[in-house]
Amino acid sequence: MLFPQNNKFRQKQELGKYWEFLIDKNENYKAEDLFASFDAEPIAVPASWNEQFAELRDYLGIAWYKTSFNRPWGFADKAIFIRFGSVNYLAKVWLNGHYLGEHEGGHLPFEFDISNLIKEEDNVLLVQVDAKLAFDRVPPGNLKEQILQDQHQVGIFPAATFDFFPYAGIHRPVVLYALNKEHIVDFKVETDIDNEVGIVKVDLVQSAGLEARLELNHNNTLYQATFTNNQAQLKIPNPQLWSAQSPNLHNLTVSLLKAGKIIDKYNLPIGIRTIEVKGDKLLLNGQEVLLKGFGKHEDFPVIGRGEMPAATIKDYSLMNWIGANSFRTSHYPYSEETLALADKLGYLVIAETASVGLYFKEDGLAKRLKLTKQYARELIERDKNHPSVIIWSLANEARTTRPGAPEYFKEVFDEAKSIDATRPITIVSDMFAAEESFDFFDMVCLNIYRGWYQESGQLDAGFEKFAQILDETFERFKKPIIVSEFGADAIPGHHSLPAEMFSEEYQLEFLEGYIKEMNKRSFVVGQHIWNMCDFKTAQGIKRPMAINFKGVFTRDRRPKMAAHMLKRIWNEEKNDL
Ligand code: GCB
Repeated sequence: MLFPQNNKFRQKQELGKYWEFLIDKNENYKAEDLFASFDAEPIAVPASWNEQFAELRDYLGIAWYKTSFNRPWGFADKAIFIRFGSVNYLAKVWLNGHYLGEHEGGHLPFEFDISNLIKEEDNVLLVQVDAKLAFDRVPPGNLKEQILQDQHQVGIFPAATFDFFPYAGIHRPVVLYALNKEHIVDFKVETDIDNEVGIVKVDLVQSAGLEARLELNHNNTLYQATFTNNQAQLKIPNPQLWSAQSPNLHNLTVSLLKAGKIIDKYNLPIGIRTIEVKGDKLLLNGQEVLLKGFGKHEDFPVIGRGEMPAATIKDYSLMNWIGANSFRTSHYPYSEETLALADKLGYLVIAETASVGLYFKEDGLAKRLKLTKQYARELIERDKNHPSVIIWSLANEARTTRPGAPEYFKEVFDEAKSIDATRPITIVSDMFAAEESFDFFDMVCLNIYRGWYQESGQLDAGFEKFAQILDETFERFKKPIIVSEFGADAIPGHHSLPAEMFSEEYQLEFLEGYIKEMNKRSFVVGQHIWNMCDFKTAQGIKRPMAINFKGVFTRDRRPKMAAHMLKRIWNEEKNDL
């Protein structure tokens, strides 16, 4: 799915910033009634409703959004689409009284063709957002008590199966865009390197069987090819490759031609690079790579999970300051703008689906499997052309030792591989050597908290267990390991000597000890600290102030002691402590 852009043949316009908003606690309203009158208050889009209104902090039900707009100048006689970047959780959409359709699952875009419905003036767009937590949704919520115990989530409110606040609303921009009736629908770029020649392969989807051309500019030379059966390939001698240190991007253009004249064009900055798992190593452009960075969240006061460009830039500038080269989009796909910046700034991204907190009991398993596959497919279709995305993560901490779980994940893995065979695919697990699914996944990602949730207060005992888990898991699978989470809560400003849990000293010593153990093992190819920043979560006895304090930065992005330690060691070449 292509991100809308402006050029001579394409126009876009964002629908924002203040929409009308109506809470529907008793589920009384019908779309047809709401077109006429709407007893509304203003709300900002994009942003979560839970942060904008104190009384709606915990509201996870139905709400309606409405806005009106005129057809933008120049859109007449075009193919016109309305595209939502992310609505959490389930969206139903109407335009001018016509039902357009629905989309289940936050964090991924969806769009509708409105060419035949849009009027010149006074278009009314109505969106119903359903944010309920339910056992057959992904991620699931409101489970029976017994299952909550299995998920280690007993007694938290709201009753999620995961450890972050289930923010709701229209979270990313809503964009109207117009194309010529005959246009480029999508294309997939795959790159390879063969004896110092960069190969750029493009598969095109277009709305008509027109002539199409591919162009790429490299070192002031223009490389060109014509598509045959919607496939084209370029060979670039000695290309400047894309990597985290040198994020070289090249301008690729796909054009559609009718009677020799261009009628559509899409420009995409691409990176030429390879990524592969070989033995116990992860290789980028054939070279070993070590991922240093974080699990993160899209989370900020006031805006919640809404897209905020300044916060995105702030996080990149802090990652640059600290010497990180990588992050995981835990526990859901991040905005498309964030990934475009990763391409440009040079970050290696593990892109994760929203399949978090999965369980394998109760009814609803078939629906959860359908959604898990849908999320994998939609994520790959959205992010396939980003050189920064080097690994797909299809789930976080599923209870995979349950009967049926490995089969479930085999199906999702096969589906993902059939769409993208160029990137390693994994899941993130806390089952270690018992995680049967690692037999077929390309690499191993482990979340480990020994010395925190177990061996609490005993760092040395925790380090010993950590080392043992790494060795046993490697012995079992012989695949490269990324420690995708390790961390300890530190309440900012709380100090203790000797180090005690929740102090900044304990967090620093914990992270330092873990990094020491990882640096002794060359099969550990990634160290992702949990978390880059403190973040909001559900209320419960484990989470004072409803905040997870494992950030090495505070929620408003101030460094804790550990951040300074990481800056020192991550900026030193070999990570020596
Ligand atoms: C985990 C989860 C993450 C939590 C973290 C914690 O294993 O993947 O979502 O926030 O532990 O802090 O407990």
